[in-house]
Amino acid sequence: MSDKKKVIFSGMQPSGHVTLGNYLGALKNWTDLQEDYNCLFCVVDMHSITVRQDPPTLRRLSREFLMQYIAAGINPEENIMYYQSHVPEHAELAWILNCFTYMGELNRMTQFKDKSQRHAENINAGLFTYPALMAADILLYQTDLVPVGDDQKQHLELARDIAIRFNNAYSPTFKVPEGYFGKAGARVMSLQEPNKKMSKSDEDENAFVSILDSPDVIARKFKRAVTDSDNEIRFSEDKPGISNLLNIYSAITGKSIEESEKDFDGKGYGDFKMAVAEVVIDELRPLQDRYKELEKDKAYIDGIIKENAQTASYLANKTLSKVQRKVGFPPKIR
Ligand code: ATP
Ligand code: LTN
Repeated sequence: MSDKKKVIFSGMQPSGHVTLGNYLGALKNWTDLQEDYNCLFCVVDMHSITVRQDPPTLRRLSREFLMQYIAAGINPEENIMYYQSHVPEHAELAWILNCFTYMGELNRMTQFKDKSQRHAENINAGLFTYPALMAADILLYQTDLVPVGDDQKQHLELARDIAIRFNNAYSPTFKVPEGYFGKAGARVMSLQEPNKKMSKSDEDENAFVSILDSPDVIARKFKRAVTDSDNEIRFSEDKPGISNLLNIYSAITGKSIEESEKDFDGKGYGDFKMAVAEVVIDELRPLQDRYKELEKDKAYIDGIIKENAQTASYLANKTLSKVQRKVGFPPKIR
């Protein structure tokens, strides 16, 4: 890692398949930013268990996530990619930050409210203190920039508040991070309920496109996407389904929304949906080809898992040991 470059940290929960929302809101921006920053891209498996997971599935998905990061174009030689659970410093700092986070702050988090509704049978303390662990992820590495989708703004704001609070209570310890939100694609909506964000843990498989879905499946999901009945391809708040498809098209092609609307002047919804499906399929094809190659190379992936966790742990310790000293933990005797 070069000392001169600024630091990026971001992560995804391996709690389903990487969706087009995750890709356009986060992963694609990671690949665009990687050259100019020292980057850490984490598979946040500890965050995933705030909701019940099937253990073998979690293990499999975690590995698939790392492979999808690489397939999407993230260079594992230049960036640090690892599992959160392999770097215990995350949990250690999270405990300390829990003691600098107020119940009132956690109570306001919309993700907590959403997930408590969706998992009413299991509203556990981890789900509630989730943002303190996320703050630990970010603050451990003196992160400058956090590229995430719009839905994470509130969590990021809290991480900043916790950093400022800690710095004021002791002395400057944490870098106060900034968010990075792409212009298009920061909020991809469900294809079935376009007023809801596309989520990888949605029960309805037609609501999301997974980046490893085959071309046929992608085409079918777009064909079934919920729209409206007036047959006008226009971006507007009262047309959430069509606006979402325009947003996806614009995020992939790099065209503005106005240019995208023009591309479909006089066309019907059927043609429009197929055109959006086509740009998505073309965008994902090289990623899917690389993924198939990576699947064959177990030793290579194992090497990345091992080495990157060691590097992350080394870096994390620099911050963690300062924090432990400042809060008054006795020094270790070696
Ligand atoms: P879950 O359904 O398990 O809560 P999720 O699909 O919301 O998961 P996360 O792992 O929580 O995904 O998020 C990974 C990254 O993808 C984050 O940066 C998040 O902001 C971004 N992201 C998630 N959903 C979307 C979306 N619909 N549009 C744009 N970005 C998104
Ligand atoms: N909370 C995020 C995932 C996440 C994350 C992070 C993102 C956990 N730790 C640190 C960026 C930085 C989510 O639910 N999308």
